[in-house]
Amino acid sequence: MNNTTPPPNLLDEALQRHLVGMAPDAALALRETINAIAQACVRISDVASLGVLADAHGLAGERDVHSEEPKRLDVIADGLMASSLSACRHVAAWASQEHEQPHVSHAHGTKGGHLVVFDPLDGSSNIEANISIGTIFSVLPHRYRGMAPGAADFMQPGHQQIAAGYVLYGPATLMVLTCRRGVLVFGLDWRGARDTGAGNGPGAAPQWVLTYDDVRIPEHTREFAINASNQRFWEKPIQRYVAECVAGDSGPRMKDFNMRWVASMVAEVHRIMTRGGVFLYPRDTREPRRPDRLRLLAEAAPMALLVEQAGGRATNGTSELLDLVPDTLHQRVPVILGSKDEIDRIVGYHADPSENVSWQLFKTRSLFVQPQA
Ligand code: FDP
Repeated sequence: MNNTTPPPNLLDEALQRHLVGMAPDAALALRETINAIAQACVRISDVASLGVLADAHGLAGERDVHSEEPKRLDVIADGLMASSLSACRHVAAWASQEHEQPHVSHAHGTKGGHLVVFDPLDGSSNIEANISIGTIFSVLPHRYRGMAPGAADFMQPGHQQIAAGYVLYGPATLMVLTCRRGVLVFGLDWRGARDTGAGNGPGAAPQWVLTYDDVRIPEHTREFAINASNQRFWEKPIQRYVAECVAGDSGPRMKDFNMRWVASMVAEVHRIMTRGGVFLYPRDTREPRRPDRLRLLAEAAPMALLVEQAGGRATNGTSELLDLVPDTLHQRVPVILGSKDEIDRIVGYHADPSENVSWQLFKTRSLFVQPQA
């Protein structure tokens, strides 16, 4: 190949094939938005892989919208996503987990047809430990073209998502994507590439190469993931489910289970995509003012769409995650997702009238403190 021929964009070629049959304008817009996200994630992957060498470890030194101190890599990833999305003509606005309000695109705010929500760096407690981390993203329609979107425009249930995905920065960097036509996996191929688009070298850009085009989550599993240190704060249906798994062969399930907890949702979901399993971050009463941990728009909804598109199920225990309409940009929800048979069982436990789902909320650590007799 001579120097004047631009290299092929393998991601875009795969998306063109994948989106055949979609209205051409809609398909082109979606391809360009996904390419913008993917390009940002190449740069995040580059910085994450260098870690301390790129001065990307440690705290950023300022408090974020959740009054938590973000890591340097959270801030770097957030900036890289923002700069890539601002250049995409189809993105009217984006909402990052790191910012209180959405950001309207200066150039494309009234014209773009997409809203993007993202968690720039999921699993950030794992950064310095060199354990897998990721970026989660969701593409929603901007329904009122001609007007600059505000926070209210993002208050859409997960089943409205046009596309969703995550990029996992692990031993390999992978993008797992759904455009509501099943789930695709792309591997990031750096071989021969030195230029990440940041002008740091002469080589060709790395390529996203399609490695799987129809991910299916096995319906049966013997593996679950939960932060068991919170056990005493869980509601009864979760207590029952986990106790039965732990009882194994000698309990009502009559089979042994295995437990995992990486503390990176992207890594847990990817394991489930690969071999099945259940991921639970249920409601708990540790901090009564904040009974739920994961964010609906930036984490739960995109993961739910991916899991459902791969044949799994995603719920908060009583409702499908994709049916929940957010009240606020940073609303948190219980998340229970994975292999369908197990999620059906957990939903059944929540529906069981003998399991009072809210019993713990009325105990002493709650907002709803019962008056003393
Ligand atoms: P993190 O805050 O480190 O970004 O998004 C929240 C999340 O990670 C998930 O990725 C992860 O599953 C969970 O929090 C870990 O929670 P614990 O600290 O309770 O283990």
